Amino acid sequence: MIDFDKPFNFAEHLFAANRARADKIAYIDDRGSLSYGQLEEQARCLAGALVASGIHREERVLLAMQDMREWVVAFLGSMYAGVVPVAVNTLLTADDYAYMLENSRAQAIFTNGAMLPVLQQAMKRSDHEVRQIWVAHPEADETLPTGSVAWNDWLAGHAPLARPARTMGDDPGFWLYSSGSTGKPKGTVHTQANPYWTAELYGKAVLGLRESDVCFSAAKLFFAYGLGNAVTFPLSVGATVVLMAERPTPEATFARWIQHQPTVFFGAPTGFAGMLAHPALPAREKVRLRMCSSAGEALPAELAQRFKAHFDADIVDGLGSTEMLHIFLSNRPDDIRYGTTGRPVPGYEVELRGEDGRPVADGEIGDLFIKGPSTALMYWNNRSKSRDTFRGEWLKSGDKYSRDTDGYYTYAGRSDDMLKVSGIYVSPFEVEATLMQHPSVLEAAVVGKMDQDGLFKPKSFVVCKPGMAVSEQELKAFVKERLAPYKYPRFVEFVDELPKTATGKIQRFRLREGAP
Ligand code: 3SK
Repeated sequence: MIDFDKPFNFAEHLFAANRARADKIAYIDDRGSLSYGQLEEQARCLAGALVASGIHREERVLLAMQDMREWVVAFLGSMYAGVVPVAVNTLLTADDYAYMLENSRAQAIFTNGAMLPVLQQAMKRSDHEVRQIWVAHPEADETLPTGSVAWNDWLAGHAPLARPARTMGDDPGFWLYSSGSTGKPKGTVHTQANPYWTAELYGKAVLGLRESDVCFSAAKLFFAYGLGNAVTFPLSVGATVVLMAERPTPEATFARWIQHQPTVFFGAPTGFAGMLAHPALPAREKVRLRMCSSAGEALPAELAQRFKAHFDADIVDGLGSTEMLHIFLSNRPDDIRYGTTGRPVPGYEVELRGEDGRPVADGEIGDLFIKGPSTALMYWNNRSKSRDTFRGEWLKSGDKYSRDTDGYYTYAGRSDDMLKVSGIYVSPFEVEATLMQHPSVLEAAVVGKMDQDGLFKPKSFVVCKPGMAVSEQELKAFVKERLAPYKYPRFVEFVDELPKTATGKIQRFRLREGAP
């Protein structure tokens, strides 16, 4: 058992746990592999280089990089030095990154060649000055701009940092950004100890991950889900991880299943549905999956049953959040009730509360609250949203659930207007505001619509200006050009007016019920 009254550094905790398997492969990515020994050596060199570059403990560094070995080296190397990596979504726009640079006041950026142009634009638009950019795998003909250095040139010549920073378990360890229905993304501050707790309580105790496992996550490393799946859980048991930079399309996923034979695959319902419908779905004998995990949106029972019938592997569905860092409500590999999200993960407490704040009876729908050791400290620089979400020992998740008399929980929707699309939060307000920038659009409202697989996708109701018209395709393309691509409305319905309250507020519940 760890004594958290003494210094605790999560990166050192992982390195120490794996010193006896220095030659074992920790990571395989699109370019090659990295052993456990090399991972520790490179991360400690990066920590040494950060210190030599004048980056201090608790200062932030932006980690905007596609999934590759360098991502993990940058993340763990920063934590080793007590520097705080801010891991961000790689699908965002220059404006999003400009905001994140200003909000986090990141002193430096870790990125890769393919992402450099959007980050350069972000730096031009941001008031905050970054001191250095370190670029992994610059594009072949890329001349690096002033202030940026190629990863290998920078690391070469820096000795490994001799000792980890003497951080405490409660020190800021890293940040992730969490989206809300209104306002900008919130910098969610996690401690050095939080990933330890998720790995112990979920990765080991519930999923039962083993040293012999090969883990592959469709969810990228910048998501809390992907970070646990492909860094903190497998490295806590000495497993091997497959990383892939490209989008997790069915083809790309199948190629890794066949080439690297993962034993545990982590996905989201939309991805499982896409794979099952794909003509190149591999036969059961071609893969070595022993278990899959699903999160991000509720997993329809029928989808999981079809997957099990084809691969003879269960999908373990769970619910987590960026604020809790990983899954706190889950089925168990040996106790699965498809169509439910299972029971609380031991070590976490879950309560369903009614509007009066009291626990609701079994069978009734209530707001989900969670208590557990991996809760984030706060949203950076946002006291009002922190107060609303972090309530003493409890955290308000924003989800509605019911519990049956056997103690299994079933998803009943969101408490706010947020949509979850392929496991990623999308604010309807942001999509509506973008639609309304189109010269033909007078008003727009966005809600979730269930597709044929039982999964929610954004649907927009659009009122055109008098005498103006626009096609569905044009509107979809218009949003795709301006926002991260997953946010565009998959369905567009043109209506004469939107249902509104007497005070002019859009009645989204009526649109969700199908009324124009
Ligand atoms: O979407 C989820 O259920 C989830 C799971 C693990 C970590 C983070 C999240 C948001």
